[in-house]
Amino acid sequence: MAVRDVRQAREVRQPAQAPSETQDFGGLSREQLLDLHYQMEVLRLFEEKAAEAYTLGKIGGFLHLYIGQEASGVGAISALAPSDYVVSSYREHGHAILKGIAPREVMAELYGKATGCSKGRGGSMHMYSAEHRLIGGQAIVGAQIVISTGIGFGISYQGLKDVALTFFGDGAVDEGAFHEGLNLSSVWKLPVVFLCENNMYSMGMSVSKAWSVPSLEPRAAAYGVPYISVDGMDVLAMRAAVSQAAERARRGEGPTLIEAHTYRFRGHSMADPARYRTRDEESQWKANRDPIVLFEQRLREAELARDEDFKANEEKAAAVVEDAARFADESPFPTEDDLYSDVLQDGSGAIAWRNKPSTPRE
Ligand SMILES: Cc1ncc(C[n+]2csc(CCOP(=O)(O)OP(=O)(O)O)c2C)c(N)n1
Ligand SMILES: [Mg+2]
Repeated sequence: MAVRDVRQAREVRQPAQAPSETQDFGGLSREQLLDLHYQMEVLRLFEEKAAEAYTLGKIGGFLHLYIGQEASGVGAISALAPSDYVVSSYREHGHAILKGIAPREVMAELYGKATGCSKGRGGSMHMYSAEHRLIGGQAIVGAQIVISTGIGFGISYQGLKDVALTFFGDGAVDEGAFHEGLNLSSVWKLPVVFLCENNMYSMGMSVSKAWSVPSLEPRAAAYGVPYISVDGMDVLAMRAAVSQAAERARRGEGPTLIEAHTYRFRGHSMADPARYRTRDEESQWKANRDPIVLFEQRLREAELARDEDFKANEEKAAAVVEDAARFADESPFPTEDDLYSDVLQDGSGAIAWRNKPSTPRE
């Protein structure tokens, strides 16, 4: 039997090689297509606004932007029902908005304000809303993979038809959690969609240096999980891939692993000067593979939309983002009294340490 040495193909993938798998418009109407464009604009402008607020000192701690990866989030979440679950990483602001949390509440959370979706106590990496079925915002790389496996178990145990979709990066697949989550959900045929956003870097570590094989396909095969490789810069291809995986999950056939090839246009976080990649590589991606520009080109060529339509979407999105920033600016910070609320479920006296006087410093 001929064994193919997958290592032979270990070269760094160039932007031009990224495949586009969807040739049609997925049966969507012009309005639905323009709505996908609008959603990507909201995410892009929201993150640009957040970066500005961070520079002005309005946002503290870390801030990981999703700029460049919008097609992945918009395409994926547009394929889900509102009752489906999403579990994400610290790069989740856009996912929170796409799950229906108001941009105002997401921005206020970034500012640490009491009106934020996690009451200002989670911040950038810990967006959460049980109501909208966004189960984080997880700062621990790979944690979302096993959390979504647990949610999948809950869904399956209760005989429900929901799906849990989890977003994680190329760095997370080298964690034990990835292997545990994939294996167990395959054994129990859990309704989980594993979506790896391969943006080619895990902080400063390039996939070409970190992975012994250049694709996740063999890792999926190791656990008997179907694998889909998709152009993460193509919003419709993303939607099609996640639809296929979610339908399989809903039929009770188990999980799918999707590898979305994408690129983050900014550094890992606001503090990253990105010395591990060339300016030339960055500018090639920005010039040739911007997911919003690519989608506009496609709609324009098919004569489904014109520049005025895109402009109108951009203006509408800009107004939503401005409103979110104003709301965050004007909202109050949590008070000291809030410090112990929601810490433990039973707060009726169980928190003995609350009133314990702190040891004075020498
Ligand atoms: C278990 C764990 N190890 C290390 C870190 C530090 N860390 C934070 S983000 C990150 C990189 C993850 O990269 P990737 O999974 O590719 O996601 P991306 O940032 O590219 O979206 C690392 C190593 C962490 N948060 N958790
Ligand atoms: Mg990455």
